[in-house]
Amino acid sequence: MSNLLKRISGPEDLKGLSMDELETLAGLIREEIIQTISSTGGHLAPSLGAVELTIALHRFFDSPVDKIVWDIGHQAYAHKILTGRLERFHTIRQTGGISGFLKRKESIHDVWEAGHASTAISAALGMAKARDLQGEDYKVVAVIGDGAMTAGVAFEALNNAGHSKNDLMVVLNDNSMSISKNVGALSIYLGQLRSDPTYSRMRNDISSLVRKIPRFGDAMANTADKIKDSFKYLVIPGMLFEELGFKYFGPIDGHNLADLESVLNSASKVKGPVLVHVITHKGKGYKYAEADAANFHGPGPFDIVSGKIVKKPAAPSYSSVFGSALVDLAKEDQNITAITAAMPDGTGLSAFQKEFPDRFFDVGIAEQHAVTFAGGLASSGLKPVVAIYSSFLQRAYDQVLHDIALQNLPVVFALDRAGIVGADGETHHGIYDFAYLRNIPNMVIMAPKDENELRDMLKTAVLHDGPISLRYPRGSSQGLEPKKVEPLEIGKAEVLKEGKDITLVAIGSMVYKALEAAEILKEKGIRATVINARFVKPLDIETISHWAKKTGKVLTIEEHVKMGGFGSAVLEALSAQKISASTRVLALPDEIIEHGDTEELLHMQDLDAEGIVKQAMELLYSAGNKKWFRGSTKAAEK
Ligand SMILES: Cc1ncc(C[n+]2csc(CCOP(=O)(O)OP(=O)(O)O)c2C)c(N)n1
Repeated sequence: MSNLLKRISGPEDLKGLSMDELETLAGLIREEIIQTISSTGGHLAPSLGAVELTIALHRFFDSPVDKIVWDIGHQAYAHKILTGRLERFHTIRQTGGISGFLKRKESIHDVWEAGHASTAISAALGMAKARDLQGEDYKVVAVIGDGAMTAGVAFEALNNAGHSKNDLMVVLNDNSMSISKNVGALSIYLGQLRSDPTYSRMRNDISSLVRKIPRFGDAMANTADKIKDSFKYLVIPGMLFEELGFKYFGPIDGHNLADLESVLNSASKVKGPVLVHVITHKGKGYKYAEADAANFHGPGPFDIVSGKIVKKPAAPSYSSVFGSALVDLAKEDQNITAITAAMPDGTGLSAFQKEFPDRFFDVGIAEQHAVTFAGGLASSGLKPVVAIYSSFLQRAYDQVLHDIALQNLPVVFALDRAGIVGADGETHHGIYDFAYLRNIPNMVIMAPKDENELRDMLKTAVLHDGPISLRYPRGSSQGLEPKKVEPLEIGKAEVLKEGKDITLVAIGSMVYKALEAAEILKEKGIRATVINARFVKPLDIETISHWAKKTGKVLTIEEHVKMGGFGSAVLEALSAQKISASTRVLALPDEIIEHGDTEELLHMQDLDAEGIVKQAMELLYSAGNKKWFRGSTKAAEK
């Protein structure tokens, strides 16, 4: 039996296994996931909860001909293991290794890519439509969590699918958790379905009773079915989904392989859209993850025996600095309110939630609603602070522009996880926010160089009468002694070092790296000016032009894509001022940056001290300053 897992090279190998073997297999998959994730970190609890569901889906359907669309993809480790990636599973989330989410180039069984929530039903409906238009014959299944179901886009898809009548199966993997406890009316409704067995019992009782009556039994059973139809409006589980045009199956135990198989069998015979409601236990099979699914949603490396998550001694995270700074400000200003879209812990807002429960709002995975809701609060005199990861705010571009900026409403946007985020990869890198915020009128854009500046910027933000944003990276802050919190002058940069040969203008996470680079340049006899820009908008063009004229060379540095970012803003401003200087923008290229170790990824893009030095030297060389290169021109030949 111990080789059972190794014998599975693809979903077809599941078909001949007995129920006992499948149960053993579920245990082996769990062991593999726990072992691996304890050393790599990753989405442990979501994947442990979906093991039997994954086995059942792959045994019943014929992937990749039948298409299984996983929402987000963070619960799909068993899917990876069962679709030929067992050997590479230990490389998950590491530089050059397999992704923590699904990737079409990684496997023919990954038919859809995500990372952001709630897209599965829309994508699956598109596939079902394409299948029907092309006259093909296969099944399409979307697997979506109860957390992901709270997003507007999931409702839009249900609305469209229920009306369209194409064959489509939605499996609702309900564990009552988002990352934290799921919130909202839908979550309460699902809770009632989970806990109320009345209808299923009654349905079975009525049918079996009347069928037992000789001669008239069948006819009466049909009448009873009709009675059930009208009665169901009062008691039928899943009525919400039925009214939206789906046939509802469930709720059923998502860890019982036989029940899963039987419900998939029944549901797949029904024409049109069906919804199978499956109840699972997040973290199933690992006691610490079952007991604390929120902390084990996506832990770093942990000790399997004690369940302790390995924490390197490090300075407080930017998220927690933000969270406690906001609590301090909220003590002085009762208009300050805080909003999260299903990430109270990740954004550092749980401290605020504890201290000011009435002024804290978790709106579910609903970034668009979060922003417009903040607009409503702001229009009525409150001061909302919306804390959302940079990559998730991409969803709410129109809300930021249309609902907040056009009305010049005082909403603070706190963008966490800005820059390269590492192991979560391309869906989660927060590298587009300067670009998508810069073109929005009235928007002020800031990025602190360290946690003290973050505190100052947050104070600046809550005092500002209009839309304003600050972005800060994932992970630890600089570990500085806190200093007195002071608001900053909006649009004013800070000159950290003066030198005559080149100007390094850096923003946010790149400021200390620019300072380090300036020290290395000094050893080569090159004197650099280092400017901490602080603001992308309004840009301190006065300070930047002054140093551009003085040094004749400007290197801008940011942890963001080149197009439309901070460097673009500097180039536009220098050009508008007709200042001719040799310029270079050091930023991320117009390419997909995959997952990996953050420092390694930044190094590959020259976004560290060594890379900044290299880029500065190249700029000096191409600007004709050859004196520093005698004897060693190699690095500068580009
Ligand atoms: C648009 C968006 N917002 C936030 C997140 C962060 N996030 C990842 S998983 C998750 C919870 C999902 O809950 P659910 O769909 O119930 O799946 P579970 O993890 O419980 O299996 C959240 C909020 C995201 N991936 N996408």
